[in-house]
Amino acid sequence: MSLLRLFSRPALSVSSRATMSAPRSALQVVRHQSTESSYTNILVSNPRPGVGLITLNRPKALNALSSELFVELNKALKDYEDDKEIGAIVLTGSDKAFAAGADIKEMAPLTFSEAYVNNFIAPWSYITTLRKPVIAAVSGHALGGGCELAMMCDILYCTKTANFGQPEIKLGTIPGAGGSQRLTAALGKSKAMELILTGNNLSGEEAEKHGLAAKAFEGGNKEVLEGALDTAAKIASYSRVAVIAAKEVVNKSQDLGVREGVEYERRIFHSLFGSQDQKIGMKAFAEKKKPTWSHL
Ligand code: DAK
Repeated sequence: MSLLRLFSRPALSVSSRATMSAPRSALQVVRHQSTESSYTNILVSNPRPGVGLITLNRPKALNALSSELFVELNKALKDYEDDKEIGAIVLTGSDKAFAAGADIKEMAPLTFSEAYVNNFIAPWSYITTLRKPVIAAVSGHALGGGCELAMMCDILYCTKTANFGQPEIKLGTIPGAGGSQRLTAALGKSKAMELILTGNNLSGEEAEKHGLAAKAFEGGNKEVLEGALDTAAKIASYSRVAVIAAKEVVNKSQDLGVREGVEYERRIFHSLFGSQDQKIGMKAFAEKKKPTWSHL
């Protein structure tokens, strides 16, 4: 299938989404979904109330990120973004690989004209435009584009043995989806430069130590996924208005200086006095009750 056709492919349905019933083990849900999903490269499910789970599912290629996978991933992300029942999204892979990078076999024969005219991998950054928080749960390899995809998420959780890296230098190229920028922002110039110029890897344990990951878990994908789902469920239990505003102001800190960022935060803070949920939240506190959010 040509890249051009992939980008114009009709939307796939997410009709297989599990219902939002009592919490279940994430792995149970993933198994349940695998028989029903109309996607071929990902699995989608709702393992916790308010939480959308997307599992990259190309096990034979270590979840290499093909164009077709990205069409499906972006469709699933958009469906969760549009779904009023969903408050947070978790993106994960398998024990062995979150994603071993862009699909090298798909990329290898590309000419400049094909890449340029068809806007090869342009859809990669769609995930960064979402307003709902996305948590990456990384186990195994997160290399090249896999590392970049994980870093595009709002919170990164990993296993202690996860394997992060930007090995593009070994392929005669460089990171192409923000790796040089986001890795440098997370690790500092010297460490990021060392990793990108040598193609060396960083363990999950080191990723946590250097601030690339918020938390590194003992165990495998099951454990890191449970941690990510717990956090996602907690976020989804809050006012959507406040969550979106909080994500927006934190992200602004990446683009603005401290003074402008603080002013920006204050404007958004002021505007939240216009939301119903600010009234609901503060009234509930004063009355020692649990707030029931309107999400308005
Ligand atoms: N692409 C395609 N297939 C891959 C793959 C990849 N990135 N990684 C692994 N596979 C396939 C292998 O070819 C193998 O397939 P078969 O031979 O069985 O058919 C299967 O997955 C299992 O892999 P291995 O046999 O190699 O498994 P090992 O456990 O021995 O090794 C490994 C695991 C992760 C160390 C190794 O597979 C590996 O080094 N993989 C490549 C890692 C890599 O170099 N990743 C960076 C790719 S470059 C852009 C945005 C982003 C990018 C580019 C442009 N724009 C917006 C323009 C991103 C570029 C990249 O990510």
